[in-house]
Amino acid sequence: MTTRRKFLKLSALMASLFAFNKTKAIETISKSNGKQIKPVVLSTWKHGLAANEGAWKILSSNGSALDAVEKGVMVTEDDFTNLSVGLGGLPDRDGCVTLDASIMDEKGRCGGVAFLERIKHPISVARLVMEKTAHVLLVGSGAQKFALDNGFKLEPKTLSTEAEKAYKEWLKKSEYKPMINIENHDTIGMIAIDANGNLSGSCTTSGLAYKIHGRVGDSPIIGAGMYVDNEVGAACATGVGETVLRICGSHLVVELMRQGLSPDDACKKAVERLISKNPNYKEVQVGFLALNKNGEHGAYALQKGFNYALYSNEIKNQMFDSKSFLQ
Ligand code: SD4
Repeated sequence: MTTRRKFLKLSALMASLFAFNKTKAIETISKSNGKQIKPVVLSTWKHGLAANEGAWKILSSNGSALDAVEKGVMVTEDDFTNLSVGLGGLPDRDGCVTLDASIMDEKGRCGGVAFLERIKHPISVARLVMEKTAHVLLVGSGAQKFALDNGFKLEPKTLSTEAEKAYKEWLKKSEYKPMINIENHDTIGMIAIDANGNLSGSCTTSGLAYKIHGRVGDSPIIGAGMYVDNEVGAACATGVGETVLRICGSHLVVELMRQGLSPDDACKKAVERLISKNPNYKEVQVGFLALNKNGEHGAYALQKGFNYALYSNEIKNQMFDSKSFLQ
């Protein structure tokens, strides 16, 4: 076969695959009689309530999902008493707070920062990486320099009172055990659909407490901690990042929705995949949130205890308990 004929055959195959995927996305919408529920925002854990309020201000005044997911999680990053997001977070085993964040919009644009120190709003740095650079991910001192070059302020290297207390206690044994579901606050992942039906997502965290200095989790990795495909849906993850990284968790949830699964079923299937790839699954927690193009949402976790906050025109910011694999 000539190279040209091979090329034409491949192009035809790609075109039919694309058409198939589009049909699937449209089928998902038609299950709810083509009526989109919008705007909607959902985010992980109880701190999601305050974050959703920030996001809803934007969504309810016809703002973009992108602005909403950035401004929403900034509320959590601003809270110095939060032990798992922002500069008040629990440190790594060397006593340093290192932050991970990512953001993605309806055009498939995305940005992230990882292992970032002394910057208050990693999510906004991630957005700048997306909008102002040719890159997707900046890390460590390079990410910090980029932030400072773009007007961010270097914050003092101090632990919050609570974090310092907890760290000193931890140092007594220096035993590493990822602890999830403690006091119901953890990474914040947020996904939203705006009044125009566009989707975006964000994720920001101080990562696992007492991790090895330099460790990066799933949250800043596009497709792991968060993913958006405006034709299909959006997803985000919380929990032990290593287990989510092994299955590109959020991307998997979105691809399962593309195949026609409901957001709930897509999250459940992703948890089942995660179980099959992580023999230690009983010792860790992971939770997924998903939102499809129709504004329908879903959630599923490995262990019980995962909850999320949802804000829509009908449900004015309420907490919901996720179903889970283990009871
Ligand atoms: C991480 N996924 O760094 C984050 C931590 C987290 O709920 O989500 N905790 O692995």
